[in-house]
Amino acid sequence: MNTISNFIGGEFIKPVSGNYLDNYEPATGEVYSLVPDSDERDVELAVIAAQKAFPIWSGMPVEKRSEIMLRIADFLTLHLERFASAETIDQGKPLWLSKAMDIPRAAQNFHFFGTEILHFASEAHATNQHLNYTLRTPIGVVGCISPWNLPLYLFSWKIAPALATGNCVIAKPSELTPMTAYLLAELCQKAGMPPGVLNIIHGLGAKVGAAITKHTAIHAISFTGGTKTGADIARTAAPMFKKLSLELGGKNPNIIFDDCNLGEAALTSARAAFTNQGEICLCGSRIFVQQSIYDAFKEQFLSHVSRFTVGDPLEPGTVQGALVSKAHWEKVLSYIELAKQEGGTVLCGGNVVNPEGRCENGWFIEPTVIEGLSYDCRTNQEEIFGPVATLVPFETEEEVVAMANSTNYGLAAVVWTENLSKAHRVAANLQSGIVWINCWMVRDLRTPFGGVKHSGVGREGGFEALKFFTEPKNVCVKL
Ligand code: TXE
Repeated sequence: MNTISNFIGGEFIKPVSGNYLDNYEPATGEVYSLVPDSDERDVELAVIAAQKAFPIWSGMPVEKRSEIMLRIADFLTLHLERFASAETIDQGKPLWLSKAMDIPRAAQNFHFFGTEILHFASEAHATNQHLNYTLRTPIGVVGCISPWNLPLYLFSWKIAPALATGNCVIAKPSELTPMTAYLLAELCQKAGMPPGVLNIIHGLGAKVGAAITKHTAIHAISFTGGTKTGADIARTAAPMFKKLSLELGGKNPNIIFDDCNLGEAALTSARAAFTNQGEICLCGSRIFVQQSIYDAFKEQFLSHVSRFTVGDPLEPGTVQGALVSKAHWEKVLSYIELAKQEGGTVLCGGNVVNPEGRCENGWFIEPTVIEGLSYDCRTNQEEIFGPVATLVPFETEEEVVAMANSTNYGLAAVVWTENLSKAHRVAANLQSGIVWINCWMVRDLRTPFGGVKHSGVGREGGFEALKFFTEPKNVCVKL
């Protein structure tokens, strides 16, 4: 059995408690490794190591820091196969997806922020009498807490900008998917990252996450996860005046106007609803279709979804793998039941899948499409975060914008239309941090990423991330 260790001060060490949690392979439902059950004592050791490393890392020429980060990116690319298979076993997603998306993107995160830092300049504001210039200094020790849906992808999305700007990091991957963060530590060591710069503490959110959040020497928290957890973190961190970046849930509308390219809209909407088992905060789970093309869209959409085979994520033909945990699997199933109680008709899916062989006890659910629900019922308002999408007809632009904006969330939205003016108008009227027009999940890492309303606070990506992880100091000189 593979036993994961914490990574503190450049060394792999056991949790102070000596206790471990079971780590399950979602596709089999069996324990396959052990995760440290760390607590505030491990976080304390990590903070001491990070404080010691901070003068070295923040004082290092930026080109040198960049080189180390680029080396990590190269190593990830070199070890793609190993990392992808670790991610798939740990998370349940198809292996081809880990290879095509998760691990390449993790490498790209290091590459992107490792080069972006070389172009990060601060402002100067001059008058005839005075010159203002703004210094941007690293914050010091920062906390990065990441979720289980895109484990290494989101872990690296946080730690890479934090490290590039010269901070030392206390990072906590999800206890459900700790493996690739554990493996990454080894690559950081090999890449020449000084001890204590990146510390990875494994364990439960209520212990490790809470200890990071309330530690007085950790001055900023970057978190991605559930909205409720985000609220808990804000409750503790806000009165301590910590910088906070919260990327939370979504219940994203996908709007199909009758003047769209129907074929493309149906195919991409199917991907947008079910990629990664629907466990992406950007998934388009509420599909609003203009009445005049409702039946035509439904037919094409369902024909794509019916081809999404569910099964062993290690098999190349699998489109949809296992859900991350038994608890999450039960939660998603309970929403399918709720949808039926709310009057929904299941058009396809709705059932548990028990593939033959090694995966017969895994946590699988068919891709499920439901119609006949009102836009404001619980199924259409609450985040399910699984392979469940609803179809809702609409008549007018005003009506669909109101329905799209009716949830507490506001992360991403998709609009399908060939009418340019309508596309821009609807994009402007949607309460959403991100709007895709005639595409989905196209990610340019320079763009601001994050949501409004209960989908979060702050933006990640590009210079936004470098700004978050630095403190601006304005210096005013009399000329
Ligand atoms: O996530 P949690 P959960 C949504 C999705 C899902 C729901 C709950 O709807 O069904 O959230 O998922 C750590 N202090 N998303 O409960 O708990 C935890 O250990 C500090 C959307 O599994 O928010 C993990 O590392 N940290 C989402 C991380 O927070 C705490 C991705 C996320 O776990 C903590 C995941 C605490 N008190 C779920 N409690 C997205 N936006 O992509 C837990 N954690």
